[in-house]
Amino acid sequence: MKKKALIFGVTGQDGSYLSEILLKKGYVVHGVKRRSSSINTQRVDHIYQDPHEIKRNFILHYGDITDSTVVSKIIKEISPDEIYNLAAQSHVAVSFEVPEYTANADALGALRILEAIRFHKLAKKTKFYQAGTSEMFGKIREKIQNENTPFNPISPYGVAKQYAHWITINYRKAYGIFASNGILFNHESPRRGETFVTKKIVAALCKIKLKKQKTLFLGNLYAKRDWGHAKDYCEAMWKILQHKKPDDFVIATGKQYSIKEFIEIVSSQLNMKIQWRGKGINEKGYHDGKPIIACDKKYFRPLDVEDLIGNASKAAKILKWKPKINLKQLVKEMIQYEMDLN
Ligand code: NAP
Ligand code: G4F
Repeated sequence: MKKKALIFGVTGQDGSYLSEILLKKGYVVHGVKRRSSSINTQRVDHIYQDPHEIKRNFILHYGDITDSTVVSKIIKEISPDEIYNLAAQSHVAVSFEVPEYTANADALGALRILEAIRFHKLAKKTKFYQAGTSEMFGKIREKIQNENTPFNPISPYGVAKQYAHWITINYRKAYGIFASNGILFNHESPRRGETFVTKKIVAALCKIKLKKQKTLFLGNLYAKRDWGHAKDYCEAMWKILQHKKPDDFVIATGKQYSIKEFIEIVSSQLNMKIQWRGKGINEKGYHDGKPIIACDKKYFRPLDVEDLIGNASKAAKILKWKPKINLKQLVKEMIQYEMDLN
């Protein structure tokens, strides 16, 4: 019998890579997608439309993580071996604009799934993965963050994800559910949503190179992130659920770059030399004497996480997980994708 996996958030960046990984491993993959007025399945259409066997193993269901009835019904009907909760309002800046919805989806969403596992007596059968985030470290309390670093979230998104993290541990301890948290640092890919900073920078600089755009407007250029490739991180999610016991794992590269350094890596791969002039909101990046990068107040957050870098040595030791794709390779792949679109 093939193993059955259920992915909430299947249409997202990670949902699409995880589906590919699980199908390759021989799973039947069920995914939950939301009804939308425009098509929202682009990231998984290549799987869904594949004429070969893979298609019969990839089944999509309509549902919403804020709807307990449908979450419960889908889990009962499928009775999956593994559930991956990737569904979330995942944009930190947007969480300041829609804090209540973010809490409903990102915090209570995890609870709804865990309750359904418990209620339908699947505690002994169904393993649960919660998509936790380095954003929970917030205003950091340790220079390099690991599983023992105290959380200190500073966004509605980070606070909501912290609830999901703790309720996962609570259901593990109270009901013996195999429920694990990944604490994943930023991970990117050509499939990254257009409004996240890496995708926004790569897409805009490619267009500027091709003379299809004049200026890229950004917010905080000095925040530092630990960026990996989504494909590597989705493999880690699967490994977390294959471990002999439920546990929590930091997944990160251990390397850190500022937004400005990221811009310089992209521009150097595009052979575009950037010179920086000005300070604060007036800082600009010039290429061939023209200002191609500028700051705009609207891209600054009420509070911003300034400094993230993870230590994934627990995952390396216990799960034998290590990132395979470095930042320069990731950028190369993202540039290639954007250039092919233009
Ligand atoms: P993403 O591209 O924004 O995907 C989020 C997914 O959740 C999409 O499929 C989205 O559906 C779905 N979703 C949103 N609200 C929903 C709702 N109410 N009901 C059902 N589905 C809903 O995010 P990602 O980058 O793949 O990240 C996956 C998960 O990991 C998220 O939980 C995110 O918070 C977390 N995470 C991400 C990172 C990262 O750097 N990428 C790091 C740490 C943790 P639509 O396609 O219809 O919008
Ligand atoms: O790309 P970002 O929006 O990612 P952020 O806020 O770190 O969140 C991502 O990673 C988290 C893991 O730590 C995930 F949990 C979360 O779901 C999401 O995937 O912004 C990165 C940094 C921030 O400091 C932001 O202020 O880039 C800065 N930034 C500067 N200008 C910008 C912009 N971010 C965006 N999105 N757009 C800008 O114009």
